[in-house]
Amino acid sequence: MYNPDLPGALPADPSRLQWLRETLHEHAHRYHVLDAPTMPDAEYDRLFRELQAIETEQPELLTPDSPTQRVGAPPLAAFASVRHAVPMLSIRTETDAQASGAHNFDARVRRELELTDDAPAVDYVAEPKFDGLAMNLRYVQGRLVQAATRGDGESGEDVTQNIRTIGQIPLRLDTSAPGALPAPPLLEVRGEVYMGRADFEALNERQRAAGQKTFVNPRNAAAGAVRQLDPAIAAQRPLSFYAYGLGELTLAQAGGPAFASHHGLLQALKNWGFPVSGLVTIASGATQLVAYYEAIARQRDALPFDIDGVVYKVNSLALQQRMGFVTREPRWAVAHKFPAQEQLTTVLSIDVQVGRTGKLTPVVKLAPVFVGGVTVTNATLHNEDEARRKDVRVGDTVVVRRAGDVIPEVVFVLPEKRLPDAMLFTMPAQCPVCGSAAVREEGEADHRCSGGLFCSAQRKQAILHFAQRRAVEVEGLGDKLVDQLVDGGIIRTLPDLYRLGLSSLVALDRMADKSAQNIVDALQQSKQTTLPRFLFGLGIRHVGEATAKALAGHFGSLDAIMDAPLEQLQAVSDVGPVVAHSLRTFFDQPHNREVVAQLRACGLRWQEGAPLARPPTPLSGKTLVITGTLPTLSRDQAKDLIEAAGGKVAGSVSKKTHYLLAGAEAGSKLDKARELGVVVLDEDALKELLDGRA
Ligand code: 5U1
Repeated sequence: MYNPDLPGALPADPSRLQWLRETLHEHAHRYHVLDAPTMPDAEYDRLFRELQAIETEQPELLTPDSPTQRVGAPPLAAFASVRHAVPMLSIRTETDAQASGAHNFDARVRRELELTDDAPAVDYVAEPKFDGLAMNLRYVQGRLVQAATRGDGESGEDVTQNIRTIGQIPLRLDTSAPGALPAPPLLEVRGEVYMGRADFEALNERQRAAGQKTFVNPRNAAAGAVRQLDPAIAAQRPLSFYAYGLGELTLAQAGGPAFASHHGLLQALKNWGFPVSGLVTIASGATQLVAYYEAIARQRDALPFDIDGVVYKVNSLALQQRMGFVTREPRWAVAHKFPAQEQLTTVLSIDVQVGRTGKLTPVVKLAPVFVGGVTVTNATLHNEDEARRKDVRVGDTVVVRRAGDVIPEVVFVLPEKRLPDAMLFTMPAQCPVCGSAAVREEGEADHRCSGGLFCSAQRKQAILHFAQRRAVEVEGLGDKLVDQLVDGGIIRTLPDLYRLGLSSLVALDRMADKSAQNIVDALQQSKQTTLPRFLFGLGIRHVGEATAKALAGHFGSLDAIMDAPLEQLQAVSDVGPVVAHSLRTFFDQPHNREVVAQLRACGLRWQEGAPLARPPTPLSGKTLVITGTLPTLSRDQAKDLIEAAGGKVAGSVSKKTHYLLAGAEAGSKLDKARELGVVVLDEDALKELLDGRA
């Protein structure tokens, strides 16, 4: 069993050497064959490098069966084995996550090519390193005849049936595009099969709903789908593909190569219909490699799929040939890794936090760990069921994952590291903040504090919600300040905020005169707001921004909303029975009406009017889905524009979708839209629609 605390030893210690080999063998098998890893990749890499270092220092200890001598693990018996015509190489990894990582590679290339200092910069192709499974696609006379996993690099598994279900992979080469080359008699295309983040979340949601096992990360979900014995099940798993290289190639006529550069090869693949990432670029010399690394690292969280670094390749195929290979790795390529997105750490405590609506959330306090580029100290478990399923206990060693801008999560516990007296976590019967009963209603997954605004935690969250950027926006009013104001009994309710004087603010801990004045100014500024912002800020359950906008547009005034009976509320496009009921319950409580009256008395203002018989807006009644990275608009901006034009933004493509707004790196949503005949817009086309030009 894996035990990261086993004592390390000097390189020659035979027990350490044996332990490293056995541990790496076991985890390579779990990773490549069982799709059930129990060790974070970064930890595996660390042990692998330790073993490599021992073997480099003492080559007499090297054995042919050492994990360093293999690329992966043998294929499962259930799939037919395929011997690769051209071995599927691995790629040298540069783990130095600084700019020096790119400089090291460029310096090595220049040395191996014997370039003098004054020789021009080497041209590279820089690509994202997709976190999926490497795949070899074999085309005979332009038709897909076989798809095989990498396996151990020499032989993989025949997964053709499953790969055929991926819409992005051409079953036949498209030779009709301008500039497309004729189909070679034999062509092997290499690339990565992966699962987009949104597809992964949706799949896990479906698995949960069906009471089936969920996947720990998109890579595992993709691996599980590719190696699914039943292609019908594989077909339901949304996979995507990016091409990045070649295996075997036979050209029709003898003579020179069809492409002179790696970039030319990628263009040819694109012309034949393979997806090639829009993030691929040519970079000249180390400086441009560093700029690429930094640019992609900045975009990493916002990309619709996981990447674990970037890849640099010498662009000229002639130079690649000159450089050749060392053992199983090309000398002309390197993977420059980003900080790992999964790491091991220990659980210090499990606290229970109280949210704005009283929801109790177990929060795992962790020994600080650097993961996904930030230091993580907390991870949430959504509710009691998740806490039970993951069975996280104080003192446990856990794998923590932080990918994209999602909240860090505990992926799994290492049971073999559990202390014998570790106690099962249970949700408390009382709210940990106010002591009111914690209730789990029938059919609900969440426990809630029943204290309402009696509970100071709920009051704090309600104030922060009201003051946030997308509500009335009180700049500078953060959680530390609200903690002090509520805990010190200075404010209890939202209107109290607007009664705050400069003197009570400057009396607070670490509050300079200037900062206190800024808060007073920000409060003053926030008084001029809009009806949707104010309504959203009230924090009524189920009333998000879009619903608040729809209500404001429909009724025109707050009083009309406050007094509307259920059936009138349900006449609003975004409002169903649950939302209508929630609105009625909120406005039927005299203390909530009192809060609204007091806020008005404090000077909060917005424009109101009778609901206008407005001319139809360009997107009224239309449902749009956004995917990929847009050239100039953020997702929030695009959503705002669409909603302002009367449209609705949905999360997934269905028959009810009118338009798909697609940017770079659009994944399976684009396939689905094409499959269903949904109109696909780019950013310019959206703007034309909004301007009434289309
Ligand atoms: N983008 C990209 N990923 N990736 C992985 N290119 C690429 N090339 C690879 C691998 C293993 O290998 C070749 C350099 C042989």
